[in-house]
This record gives sequence, C-alpha cells and structure tokens, in this order.
Amino acid sequence: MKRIVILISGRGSNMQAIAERCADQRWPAQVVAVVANRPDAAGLAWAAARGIATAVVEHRAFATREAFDAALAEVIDGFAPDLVALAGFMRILGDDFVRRYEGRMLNTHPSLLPAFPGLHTHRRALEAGCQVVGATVHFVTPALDHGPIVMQGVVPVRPGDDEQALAERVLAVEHVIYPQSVRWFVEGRLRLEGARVHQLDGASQVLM
Ligand code: NHR
Ligand code: GAR
Repeated sequence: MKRIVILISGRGSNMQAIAERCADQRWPAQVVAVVANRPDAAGLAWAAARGIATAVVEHRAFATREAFDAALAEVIDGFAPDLVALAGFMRILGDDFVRRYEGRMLNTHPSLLPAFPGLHTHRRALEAGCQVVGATVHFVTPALDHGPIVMQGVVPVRPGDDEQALAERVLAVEHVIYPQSVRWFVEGRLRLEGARVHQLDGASQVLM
C-alpha cells in the first residue's frame, strides 16, 4: 500500500475527492495523514471525522521559511509517505523541502499552466480575455508552478462569469483530474522523463 500525505490550507475539497476515490475505487494506497499550515483549515475536521490522522504546522510560529519547511518535513516524514499531495496548500516551499520529496510530490494549480502561475489565476484569466480556462496537476519542483505536467482539465468561460463562477467550474474539473493523477502515481503509471511526464495509458486531458 502506497502512503499518501495531503497538505492543505483551507477547505480541502480536493483532499476529500482524493480520499474518497482512493477508498471507493480500492487504490493500492491509503491517505495516512492530512497536514495543514493553519489550525482553522476546514478540511482538518473532515479528515479527522474519517479517521485520518491530522497535524498542524503553523507557519506563523516560525521566524523563517526554512524553519517552517524543516518542521513541516519532520511531521511529514513521521508518516513515511510515498507521495505528498498539495491540495490548496498556500505556502511556497523552499528548495531543500522540494528536493527532499522530488518525484513524489504533486500539486493541483487552478490554471492551464504555463499560463498564470502564482496567485489570483481566475482574475488574471478574466482580465486577459481567456475563452477557456482550467487546472493543471503537476510534479512540484523548486520553480513555482513550473513542474512536469501530469494532467490538465479545460472548462469554458461563459458570458457574465466572475472570479467565483470560474473558480467553481475549475474546481469541479480538479476533482476529476487530481484523483486520477494520484491514482496513476500510486499505480506506478507515471514516469518522469526530464521536464515531461510519460503516462502509461489513458488520456491526460479532460474537457468539461
Ligand atoms: N512550492 C514550490 N517550490 N513549487 C511549487 O510548484 C509550489 C510550491 C508551493 C505551493 C501551490 C501553488 C498553487 O497551486 C504550490 C506550488 C502558494 C503561493 C503563494 O504565493 C503560490 C503558489 C502556490 C501556493 N503563497 C504565499 C507565500 O508567500 C502566501 C499566500 C497566502 O498565504 O495566501 O507563500 O498556486
Ligand atoms: C483549488 O482550486 C486549488 O487549485 C487552489 O485552491 C483551491 C483549493 O480548494 N490552489 C491554489 O490556489 C494554490 N495557490 P480546496 O481546498 O477545496 O481543495
């Protein structure tokens, strides 16, 4: 059984989608812990109610990013993960942390990378007049939101959409592509080949 640790900062709907699919579809894996950088992350209660171990490493308690990263890594390593999945995790992680989990850390980002790395992606896509938007699951590398792409999901922009409407539509496609990507990882179907991901079967894009 592959051991999955999920990092969250808030609601945790992607965490929930992964944990539910993992159990329902009997992946050869288990979500062994959910770790948040904020004590008020709503997803913690859902995980705890489901019997998943939870932990909080509050970034505000640390003087430097390096000290936070080190404390976070210590907690994560206590769960001996095969995969670390960022799911709405809102802290940029330093090079040492990222290298420690190289090739076994995924993120879902709410844009069609390489467009709009960083924050406020929906606002920026609307300002740019994008007619389609989406989400990207990628391996995490030191360069923010630039790691090898595993899967992308595309949704239309509709007349009158505001940031919230786009965020909801994009979130729905994340709930499809992130569990699928994690499943491929735990089933050993993903191979990192330099800057690209080779995936052994199935389509790597979802058009909704
Ligand atoms: N770390 C590395 N090294 N590489 C990536 O690809 C990462 C990462 C950490 C998080 C998620 C990412 C996203 O999907 C992610 C990818 C937070 C910020 C950010 O600016 C940017 C991108 C992502 C997550 N965070 C602010 C910071 O100073 C804090 C913002 C806040 O707390 O609201 O860390 O978009
Ligand atoms: C998701 O849309 C995720 O891509 C995004 O936040 C949402 C988290 O929702 N992540 C970021 O913006 C990271 N900077 P969730 O907590 O319900 O999974």
